[in-house]
Amino acid sequence: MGIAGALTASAMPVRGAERASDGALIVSTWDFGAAANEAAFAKLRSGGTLIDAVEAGAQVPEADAKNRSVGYGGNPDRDGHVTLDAIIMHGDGRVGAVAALEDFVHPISVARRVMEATPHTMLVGEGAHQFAIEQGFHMRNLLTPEAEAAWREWLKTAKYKPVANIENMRGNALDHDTIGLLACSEAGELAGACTTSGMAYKMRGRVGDSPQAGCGLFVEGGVGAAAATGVGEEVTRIAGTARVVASMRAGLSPEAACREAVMHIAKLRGDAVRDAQVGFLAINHRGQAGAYALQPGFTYAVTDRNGVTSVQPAKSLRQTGNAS
Ligand code: SD4
Repeated sequence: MGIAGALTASAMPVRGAERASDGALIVSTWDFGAAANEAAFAKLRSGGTLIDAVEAGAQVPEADAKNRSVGYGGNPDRDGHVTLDAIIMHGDGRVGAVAALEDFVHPISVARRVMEATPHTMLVGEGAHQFAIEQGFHMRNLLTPEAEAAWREWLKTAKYKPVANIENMRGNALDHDTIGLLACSEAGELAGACTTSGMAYKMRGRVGDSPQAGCGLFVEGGVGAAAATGVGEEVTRIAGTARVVASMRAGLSPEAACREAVMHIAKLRGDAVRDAQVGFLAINHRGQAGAYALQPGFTYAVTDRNGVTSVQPAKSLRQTGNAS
């Protein structure tokens, strides 16, 4: 589908009203994406490749202990283990991912190494851990005292109820930030990265949408790229980002493509997603960006070709949050 799809998509007009983000260079999920975009932008300006840039961007929240999170400081699973999922992908089909990885601050860099140094696209758990050690990554305890205290508090009730838009509420015990970061060069080259500690207090062994190509992230040269955030099970069910990119390939604008995927989840799941948040972010090969979410409150950061970053609210299916 790649080349034929790309040619078709290039020849088609991109429909739909875009936000004022045309010409975007880097986009990422949530308010905290702004700092990641800036790191990615700096990497590009210093001569880095697009893959270097999305990796550098993803590393920012990974290393941020206050970000409960992605990487270091992340909320653990219900047994107290911080387990990380990450993926990196280029529009030419290169992709690497890790899932349920413990003890390393930068799963995105281990994912990149999977892409570059193995014949595989994903390593998980113990095998991913062993690979990271062999590749020279240093182990570190990722469970900070703050995250441990919050987990012990949670154990008192042990109620698993993901909270919508928790990503933008710093310091909340149920915070489960995921960053999805997409970049489109002036020549239309595309790459993306997605990294997360997943849903706070998930079951041991649970892997969400984020590290799965076509779920948490998908990038297709000549068409576009998409990232997802929110309740991963709802995204995985519909291969969410593969769907968003397919819609862009068929001619929809990034925002319309994200909206279509959200509508599909709402139709498919009905009441089951009444309280859930899912957000999609997309960029096409012309650098037009857009987003759409189930609930209000999803934001995304856009950095233009001059390095100017702004945070924008995504439109949503529901106008007032049903989520608690
Ligand atoms: C997951 N989609 O593991 C991720 C969580 C997330 O912001 O996006 N949090 O289900």
